[in-house]
Amino acid sequence: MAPIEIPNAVIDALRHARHIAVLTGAGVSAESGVPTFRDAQTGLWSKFNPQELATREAFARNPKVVWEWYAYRRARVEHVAPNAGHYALAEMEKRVAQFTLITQNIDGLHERAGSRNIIELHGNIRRAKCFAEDVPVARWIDDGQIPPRCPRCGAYLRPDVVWFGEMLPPSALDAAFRAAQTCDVFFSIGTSGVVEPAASLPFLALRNGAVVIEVNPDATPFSASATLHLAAPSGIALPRVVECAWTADVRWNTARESG
Ligand code: BJW
Repeated sequence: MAPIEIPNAVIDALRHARHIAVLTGAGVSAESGVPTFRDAQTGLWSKFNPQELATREAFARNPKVVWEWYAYRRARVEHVAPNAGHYALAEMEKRVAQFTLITQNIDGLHERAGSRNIIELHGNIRRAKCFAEDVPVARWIDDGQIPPRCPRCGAYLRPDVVWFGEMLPPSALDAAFRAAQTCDVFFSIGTSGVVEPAASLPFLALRNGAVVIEVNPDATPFSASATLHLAAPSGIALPRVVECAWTADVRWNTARESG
């Protein structure tokens, strides 16, 4: 792979940014072994039909199959670890006054890598909520019933994720739009940019004057508009971004202080 070149103007923008906002998608977790959705060979939607698994109607038709599919994915996520891309974002957060990490991922890997200001747009696979009343449920009794029942009303529990046709959590969506409108630099990382409303965020940031950097080995509908497209896996590109923008500076400062 060709060395990753980051133009000086982008390094400057990162160093002087007061607010960096980041949108991540499934690609950022691919190097941890979590499958993406739309990659042709390995993506979940190449094997499973989203209409049969990731909609309210699908759950109503076949709650056991849907619950078990998510239980399988939950178990898989628990056995993987964050990768260098997740850690680089946690590192970036320490180096800027305001940092907003907007993720479409439900795997919790950003938190495990140490990121703090996280907006989860599509929920989290570790949580469940009541299918009837939409109320989050912290604990449930695992008495062998699949799906388990809501301890309050006895309806089915479902994973606390956002399925197609469902509204995103309004406060998360508001915060994400605000971050895209007010940041100086915006990253779009590991997302195909086809699922709305998340797909609009990089365009919104661009319209509001941000420098927008896309990290994705493949081109997306946003690539041609990006200030910079880094065509590399995020586990390689993001540590390089942090190194170019900040680490060199830190080494230089240390050398100066001790010299
Ligand atoms: C790497 C890499 C490496 C690989 N490094 N990169 C306007 C127009 C048209 C349609 C709509 C619209 N507004 C709403 C809709 C309907 C719908 C939608 O967008 N449909 C489109 C698909 C056409 N949106 C919704 O229904 C949303 N709700 C909503 O808007 O409510 C109001 C409303 C409803 C209906 C009509 C109008 C308004 C809800 C969306 C919920 C999405 N849910 C899912 C499932 C979550 C639970 C689960 O996990 O099972 O969320 S679907 C799936 O897609 C998941 C993801 O978060 C989401 C985005 O996918 P992502 O992350 O981009 O993954 P991939 O696989 O697509 O891409 C991975 C990328 O990584 C690739 O580009 C690779 O190249 C790259 N990559 N390795 C960096 N190492």
